[in-house]
Amino acid sequence: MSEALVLVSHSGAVRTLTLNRPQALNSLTAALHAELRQALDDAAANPEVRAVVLTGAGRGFCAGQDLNDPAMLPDAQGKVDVGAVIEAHYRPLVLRIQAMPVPVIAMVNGVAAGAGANLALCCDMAIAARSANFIQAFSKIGLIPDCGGTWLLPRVVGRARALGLAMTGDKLSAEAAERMGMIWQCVDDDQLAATVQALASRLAAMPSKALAATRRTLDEAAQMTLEQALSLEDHWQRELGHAHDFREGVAAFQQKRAPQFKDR
Ligand code: T3D
Repeated sequence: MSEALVLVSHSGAVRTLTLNRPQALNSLTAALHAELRQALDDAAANPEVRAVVLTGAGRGFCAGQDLNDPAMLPDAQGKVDVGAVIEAHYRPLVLRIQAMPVPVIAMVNGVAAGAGANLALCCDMAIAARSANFIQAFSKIGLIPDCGGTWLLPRVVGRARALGLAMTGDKLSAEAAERMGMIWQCVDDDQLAATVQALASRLAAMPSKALAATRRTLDEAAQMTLEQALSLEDHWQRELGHAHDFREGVAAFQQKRAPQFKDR
């Protein structure tokens, strides 16, 4: 039997998904996309999973689209339907991550190129090893940033830096990525796993429903006027205020004990 393209492991309430094509720097084939979507669906459906970590096997995080995948083969007219690949795989992947009911952390263990770089940015927080780097490789093969890159990149680093990174396709070190606010943290390679596990465990003990609503409202508010954003806050605070976790958080504060959150 062939080895899984996504390895799934657990530690407490943290589920780790490891892209497993190290020989090709975990570049994304149609088969890997399918396993990743399934693994995300499974994590989303399991109430015992309260945080997800996404990482890569071997020396890379993810080198983006596998350029040797059969989907990349030209048709009889010599053309590749890149749009079809985006529609079938990248769009569902980004939307799946953005709709996860629990926080998703990218543990960037090595190079993150093309869609692999933007896959890391799609996650709620990215922590990278000091030896890792980020490459908006698209311009080098005549494409634009995808996997949410056109939306995410200018939002996280600003237009000037987004254009610079996307047009040059230059390698950005993890340290520089942290300095420009593209990722949450850059840590020494030997500290990566422990740092991510500690953060994921911390988030897993927090109110998942409120964290997922925080992601959603921050993204939605970015498209709104202040007045619209205030209405959105009103809507969500009302909904969360009726939920178990708010009552539990306040009770735990008043009783000076650790809260037991369970909403999702
Ligand atoms: O349909 C669509 O295309 C839509 C989607 C597009 C989204 C995209 O992601 S477009 C961008 C695709 N990705 C790239 O262009 C990156 C290509 N890779 C690289 O530029 C380099 O590999 C890296 C800078 C990422 C790392 O360089 P280095 O020197 O550390 O490693 P390497 O030797 O280039 O790669 C190691 C192996 O992985 C090598 O295989 P080999 O020769 O040992 O058998 C290489 O071919 C393979 N590999 C790396 N990236 C890809 C890949 N194989 C297939 N596809 C890849 N993207």
